[in-house]
Parts: sequence; structure tokens; C-alpha cells
Amino acid sequence: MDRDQMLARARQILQTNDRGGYTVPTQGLYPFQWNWDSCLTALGLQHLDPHRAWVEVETLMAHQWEDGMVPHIVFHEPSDSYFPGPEVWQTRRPTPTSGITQPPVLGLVLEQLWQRGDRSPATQARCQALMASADRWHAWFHRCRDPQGTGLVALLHPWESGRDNSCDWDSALAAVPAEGIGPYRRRDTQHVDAAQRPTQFEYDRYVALLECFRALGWDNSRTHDASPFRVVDPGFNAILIHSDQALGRLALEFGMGDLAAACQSRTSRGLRALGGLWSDAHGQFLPLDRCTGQLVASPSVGGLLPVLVLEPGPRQDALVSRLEDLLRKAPFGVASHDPDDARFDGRRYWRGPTWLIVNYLLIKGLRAHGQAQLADRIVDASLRCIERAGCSEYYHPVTGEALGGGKFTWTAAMVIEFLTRQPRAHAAVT
Ligand code: 2M8
Repeated sequence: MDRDQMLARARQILQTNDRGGYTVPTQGLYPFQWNWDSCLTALGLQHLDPHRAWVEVETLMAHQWEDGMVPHIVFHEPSDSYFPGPEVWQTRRPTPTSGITQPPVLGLVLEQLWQRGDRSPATQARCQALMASADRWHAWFHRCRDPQGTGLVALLHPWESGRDNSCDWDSALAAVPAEGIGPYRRRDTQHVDAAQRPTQFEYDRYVALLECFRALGWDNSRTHDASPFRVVDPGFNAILIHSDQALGRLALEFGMGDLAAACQSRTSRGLRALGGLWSDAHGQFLPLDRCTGQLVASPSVGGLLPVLVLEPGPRQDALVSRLEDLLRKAPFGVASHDPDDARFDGRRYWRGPTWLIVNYLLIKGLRAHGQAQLADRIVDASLRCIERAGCSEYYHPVTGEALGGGKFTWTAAMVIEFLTRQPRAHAAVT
């Protein structure tokens, strides 16, 4: 497949999965609007139709809760091909939504949409409205997910991380009691081989956590302290800090002084606290289990995502070495878990496979911090997956085998991003 063919196929997937004001991640397996999928998809949509890109995120943010949370799923249309659907969540929203959130990539996406767009007054007004919503979401994180004011926010459910069954959550999830959960039937394994999805043990605990928060009436002033799962993920916090930095830069450009100051205060506290998650032994950041107070020894890509926010120095160098090492072990992209670790599983979802959206975030951080060559290598590895297997949900990082759902929206969006927006390796294709 040459580059023009890749681009044409990626465009086709975005069009196929377009449902009007939002895009589904893929048909069947994920028939609704997902939070970080939509935001990252907007980057690809901008290449096809800039107006449509803004609509994608506007539709998502129209379903922000009054307290500031932005739900991880919006159930626009009924569908029985996904579990858990709105009848399980019972969040009592005008349009049904889930009751948990996802990685806040909106801020960094807004900056990209604005910088690469027409920069007209009308577009600025759209951007500023979304910035105000993003600010309310970020403030919600610090209020409801960091009630002690540590500077870092906790995840209350593995689904919030976006890296659902990462080894990072194993020990914290094992401590979640799952006796007495209601009967349920998974749908994911009707679409995808069960060996590529989370286990039953994990799903039981995903449901147990959902039922715990549902019993609290989805009251976000209570869920943090009541949750049996509270994990501080360095990757998630790096994304939040990076998005806040982007929001702050936009706020300065638009003369929004109060917003710029709020972003500055959140990011400086976050960056200071992030240092507490560093492990010299692992040469990367590690998750913190807030229930036990212990760092979790799990060499996953979550602990490398702080390349987004670290300034040049020994820790950034160590992360770069880890990424180079991972690319040596797996030529089809950055493995989501270190292949040398006993828990690595190259076909099982977030326990080893490579994901183009994670590669995108790493590339963004590397380019911003003087590591363009390594960034180019990750672009090339990502495109090798596409050449070999088309736009799938994820890929075996050693063989490039296509895994999970097919015709996948955010993968297609990243293909467009890599082929049209990466100045060095692939500048020729538009
Ligand atoms: C996956 O997660 C959903 C739950 O949110 C699932 O497995 O049912 C994850 O890969 C997540 O990061 C992604 O946003 C979602 C839709 O692509 O699928």
C-alpha cells in the first residue's frame, strides 16, 4: 500500500464511522461517542473538513456534566451491541452518558485545531467557548480527584485511564471486591477474540466499581473517598498537565488572563508532584496506588508519557533510552508493556500491543523536546502497521498483526496526522 492509498483508506474510515455530529470508534464493538477518541479524531477530521472537526468536540462537550466532568461515553442512539449500556450506568442525563471520564486530551487538541486552522474571529469564538469548558473539566479533576490537594489526580476506574487492562492496574484491581455484582453478559467478545480482550476477572471488577459509584448516585463529591480503586497514573497526569499547558498558551494569546493564571497554577503543582512517581530502578515513572500509598512496579508506556511535559535533563534522557529500548524489542511501534516483563502479552489489548494514538502522544512530546529522530522512527513504525494490516484498533508490536476492532476511527485519524502533518519524514503527502 503506498501513502496515497493509506490516506484514501483512512479518509474512507472517518466517513464510514461518521454519525453526523460525532464519530463512532468502530461499528459494532463501540457504537457510541467516546471521549478521547472523538478529541483525537478531530485532528484527522480537520484535514477533511475543519468545521466538522470543531463539531466533533462541540458535540462531546455539549454533554459535560454540571459539576464539570466530561463523561467517557455519550449514548446518542440506542444499540445492544455494547455492554455496559445506559440501562446499566443509570446516570439520569438528558442524553444518557456513562458516569466516569477519560484522559483529557481536549486542551492539546484545541491548540492544534486553532494553530492549524483559519484563525478567524468566528473560529476564535468557538475555540474560546471550548476552552472555558476544558477549564471547568480540569478544575473538576483537581477538586474531585485530588481532594487532598497533592497536585496529582486519581483514576477511580481502569476505563478512565483509556488503557483499560494495563498491568498497571492489576494489584489495585485485585483488591476490589466483586462478590454480589448483578448478572451481566459481555458483548465485546462477540466482536473480538477473547484472547485480545480483558479477562472475566477484570470485567467483574469493572462492573463492581460501576455499581459502587451508581449506588452513590454518581455524586462526584463522594466517589473518590468511597472508591476501593484509586490510582495515580503518570501517563494520565502528564496528559492533563500537557493539556493545561496548551490551554494556558491559548489563554495568553487570547488575552484571557484569569484562565492563563489558573492553568499556570495547576501545571506547576502537577509538575512538582509528578517527580514523586519517578523510579530510578525502572528508569521511568510508575503509578501510585493511593489506597496503599505504594508505587506499582509496572514497566508500561503510561510511565513514559511524561515525555510530553519533562524539560531536557536526566529523566527525559532516561525516558528516551526506554523508548529506544522498546523500539529495539518491537519494530512495529512502542509496546504498551515492556516485552521483557513476564506479564507482557503482545495480543491482549493494553498489555503489550502498540496503539497509534499513544505513539502520537509520545511523538508530540519527543518533537517538542528536541528528539525529532526518535519521533520519526515511531512514525515509521506506526505506518509499517498500516502498510501491513490496515487501520485496526491495535497491533502486535513484534509482528505487526492487526488486533481488536477493524476500520478503526482514531487509528485512521492518526494515519492522516502522520502522513500530512509530520514535517520531516512524510512531508510530501497532502
Ligand atoms: C476501549 O475502552 C472501552 C471502555 O471505555 C471498552 O473496552 O469497552 C479503550 O481502548 C479506550 O481507551 C477507548 O477509548 C475505547 C473506544 O475506542 O475502547
